[in-house]
Amino acid sequence: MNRRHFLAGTASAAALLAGCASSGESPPNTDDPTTDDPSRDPTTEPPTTEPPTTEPPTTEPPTTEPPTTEPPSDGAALVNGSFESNLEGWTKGKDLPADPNNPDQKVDSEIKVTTDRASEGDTGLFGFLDGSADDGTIWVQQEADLSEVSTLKVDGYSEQESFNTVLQVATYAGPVPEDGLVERDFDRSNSLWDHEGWKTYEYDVDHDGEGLIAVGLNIVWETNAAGVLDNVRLE
Ligand SMILES: [Ca+2]
Repeated sequence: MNRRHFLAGTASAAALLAGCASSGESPPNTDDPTTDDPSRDPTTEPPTTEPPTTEPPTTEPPTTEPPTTEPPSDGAALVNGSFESNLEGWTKGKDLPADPNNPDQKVDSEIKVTTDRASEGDTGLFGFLDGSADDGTIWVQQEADLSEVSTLKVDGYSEQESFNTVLQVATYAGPVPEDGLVERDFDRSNSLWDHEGWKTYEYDVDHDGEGLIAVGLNIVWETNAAGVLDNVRLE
């Protein structure tokens, strides 16, 4: 009885020893594959360092926006050229003859803004002249930089078209006269009554640098006459 138990005991012990031995043999076979990978990785990494160098160019586009602020510098900007702010920026002027019926006085005239008519906005420049002496000029003027200016434009309104030259558009664009403007300084080549309604008159501007702009009316007929001007601009 005692010997069987011993053999049984040694058999089970041998089985345990055999189990331990078999489980300890397998680990060495898994080491080989892992040693190949480390040698491949270093050669494949360099290409990944190039992409970052292409990012900086994306910061340049914003520098193309400033040029949009340059257009306003073209030509000279007249102050209140459309008379929407009363006569702000303008100074009244007149060169009138003596009134034949009252030699001690000049002929009657008036120049002011009006909301009765306008070619642009709500307000225009109204002018009235008593033509008793067949003569007389009234205007508004303002100084402006004419360096980049080649054209003076002004809109004129006439109630009727007439073959007779009664009222003329009077304009000036040139150097600032030391003694101020007089009738003969003005371009009076256009009759305001050469049409009915609104019309744009254009004049060449040859002067460069600081100068004077003036627009108004000149009467050459023995009658009373009125007209409206608006939207004076320099181009
Ligand atoms: Ca106007």
